[in-house]
Amino acid sequence: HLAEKDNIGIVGLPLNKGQPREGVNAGPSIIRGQGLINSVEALGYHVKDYGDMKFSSLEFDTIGSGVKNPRTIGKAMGEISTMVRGVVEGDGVCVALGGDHSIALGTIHGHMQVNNNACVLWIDAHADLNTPKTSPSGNFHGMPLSFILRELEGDVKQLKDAYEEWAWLKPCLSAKDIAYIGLRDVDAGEQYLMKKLGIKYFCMYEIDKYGISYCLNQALKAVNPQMDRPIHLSYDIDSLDPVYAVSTGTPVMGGLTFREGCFIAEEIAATNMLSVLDMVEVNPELTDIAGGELTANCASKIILSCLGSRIV
Ligand code: NNH
Ligand code: MN
Ligand code: MN
Ligand code: MN
Repeated sequence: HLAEKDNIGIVGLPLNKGQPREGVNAGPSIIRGQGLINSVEALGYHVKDYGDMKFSSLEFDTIGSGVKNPRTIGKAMGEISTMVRGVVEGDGVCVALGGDHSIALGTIHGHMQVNNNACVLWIDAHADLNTPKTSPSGNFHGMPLSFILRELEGDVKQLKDAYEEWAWLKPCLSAKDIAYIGLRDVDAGEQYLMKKLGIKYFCMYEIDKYGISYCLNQALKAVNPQMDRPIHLSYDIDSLDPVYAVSTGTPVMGGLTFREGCFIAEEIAATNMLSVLDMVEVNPELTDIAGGELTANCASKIILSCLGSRIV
């Protein structure tokens, strides 16, 4: 990871089938358009740009076992897992540009084939822990964590068994290895599961009460007490308040300030343990051009902060 390697692999994952809105597939190109690659190189890294993956849309793939586009997503996730596994093996650190948050199932799975002791920090307004049965929407971007968790293997089995596109998936993460930061819109079924599984969480309430520094510190202590585990940072741009991340599919008011969002990234960089970073849900087509640029600029700056960019 970051301490030992000076290579970084960057890959675009323009998937939009995990939610209903067009445009989130343009995330990689608008984030790249902020000058991302040059800026990462300016930090001193060797960047290997893997380009943007292409995902096929399977026909007659509407809804099955409570999930929309189940075969298209299953196939794409398997491909993403293979890609990210290769990037982590080859370059040590992988930055994955979404696309919707579905992609995290593939990136975590791929990451953990290489670093099976990785821990996950999930920065999001939402918990993305729905199972196909608890999901109010059928949108897979609200479910990726239930598919990676060993504890929920039985809850996702019906979908897995129904489609051959899911045959590759083996749950590989435990609930104790995840912590949430930024939550403020959590479905009833997710609340139940979070408590049942004992997942650590810092909602906006805790951040207001104790401050972002304390909350992040506690989150890291919970999942990485010796700071010897590779970190998978899954960063949903909708964790930021909509005044900053205006162009995203499901904005929720009362979010992180831009500085709080950067602070998380700066502290993660300081651990030297970042191994994979997902930056997801930038959708430049939901507002005007300025709104898309503002949102992508937040994403780009947070990525650079994760990689060690400092104010001074
Ligand atoms: N929890 C809702 C659902 O399952 C919304 C999820 N939307 C997100 N997640 N943007 O980050 O559909
Ligand atoms: Mn070098
Ligand atoms: Mn999300
Ligand atoms: Mn979200």
